[in-house]
Amino acid sequence: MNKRFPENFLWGASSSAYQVEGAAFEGGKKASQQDIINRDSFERFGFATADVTADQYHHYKEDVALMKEMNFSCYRFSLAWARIFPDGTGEPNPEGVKYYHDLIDELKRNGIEPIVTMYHYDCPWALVEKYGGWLDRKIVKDFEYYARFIINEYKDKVKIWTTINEQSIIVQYWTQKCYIPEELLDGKHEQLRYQINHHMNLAHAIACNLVHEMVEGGIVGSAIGYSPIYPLSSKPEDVMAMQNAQALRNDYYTDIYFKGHYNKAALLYLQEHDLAPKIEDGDMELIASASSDFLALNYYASECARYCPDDSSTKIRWSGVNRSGKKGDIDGFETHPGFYQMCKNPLLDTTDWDWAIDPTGMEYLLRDLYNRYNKPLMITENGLGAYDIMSPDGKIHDDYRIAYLKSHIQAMKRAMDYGVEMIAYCPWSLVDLLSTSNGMKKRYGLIYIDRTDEDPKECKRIRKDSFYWYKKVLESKGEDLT
Ligand code: BGP
Repeated sequence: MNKRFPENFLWGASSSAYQVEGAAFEGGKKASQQDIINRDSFERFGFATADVTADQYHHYKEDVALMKEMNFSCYRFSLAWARIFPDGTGEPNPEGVKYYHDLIDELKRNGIEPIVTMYHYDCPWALVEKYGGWLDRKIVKDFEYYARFIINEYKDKVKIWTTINEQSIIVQYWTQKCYIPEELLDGKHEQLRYQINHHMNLAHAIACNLVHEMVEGGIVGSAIGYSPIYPLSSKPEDVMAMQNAQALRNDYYTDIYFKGHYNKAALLYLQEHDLAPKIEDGDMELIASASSDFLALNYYASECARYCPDDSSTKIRWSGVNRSGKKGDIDGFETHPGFYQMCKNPLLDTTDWDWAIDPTGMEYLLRDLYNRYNKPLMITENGLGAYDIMSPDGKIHDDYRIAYLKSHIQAMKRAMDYGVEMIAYCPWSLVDLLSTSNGMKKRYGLIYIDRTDEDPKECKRIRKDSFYWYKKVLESKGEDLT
């Protein structure tokens, strides 16, 4: 097999605005829904707020220098809508617009290609107050206004765009990714999960068309949270459940991007259970008019599904979360009676937060998606959430993270050797940052941020062992993984 990665393959790492920037209320920025959601997590679970996180806003030059030291050729990050338009729409905030120019210029000066995500969970709070944010289809127009502005502003410097981060995960874990008012959490409004996703599909289509119209040489696609799904056993009922789960959890999203319509089996299931989105005249034509140039994948873990009988005592339930960071504390599994039930894969070890560690899943999903859609792929997230401990020598010996990243890069390479076209590999994450559901204790970075949930301290950057390892990997253009 071919040993070399292609010359133009991009190596970097990933982050998102509200999880890395901090400066939540500085430089003219106003609140996003994540500032509000994370205040609540601070009160309920003691997790850090989004106020400071890794403070990249004040450390971006240092962070770019560290990227350069590791030989990065790309950096994937998102723009905070509420930094550009503090009220969601109307007048742009010059300081916010300038911040991203400065960051992008710093990257480009160092030979690092920006991969820019337009939206990563952080709807401006002003729009949530005005009409409920993504719950209301009015947001599609406001998103178009925002997307048109940023694309025009940065189009000469940014050629690779991703639209909305992880629509599938937003449906599964909606209260962590969108602000949902208490009164909608009585179990009677679950259809709104799919309605939000439909509004996002419209916004995604508009954004793809805008990039194609406005950015010379630009390419665009969605970044999706994607887990391949295995059947719990080779019993035909389990294999069928796996296919049902694949339709509702994965194909429902990717078919929109590449076939321009909803997966039929998934939509029929949703219609039968009053969960299907309301689709207006012209919506499907708009969706079909947009083409994605690639699919960006956030891959952490594979999943497992088993048969679930359709009896009246079992109710629909949604994905569980492990908030404690103790293995096995996951709060239940998604269940759709008569269709499938997600479950633990007894054959795989997990992280302390119950995410199955499975490099083979990476090869499986890349080969499967490439076979089905025949579009280039990129990894925009992949990583191991762990409790990193600073040793008495002041260093972070994260050999477990090196082992994780190494095995996943090898799996990606095997997929490439079998013909899969890959654009980039960006592990999550450059620095330790705010987890979406577990505060600052669950660390992912190649660079340690010296802070706790309670105390942001100075956010000092400390290179982990994985930093030095990744630097060597990139120096050798992926050949030396030792
Ligand atoms: C993805 C998100 C990221 C990131 C990552 C790790 O779903 O795109 O924003 O946070 O998962 O998840 P967590 O922070 O919950 O550990």
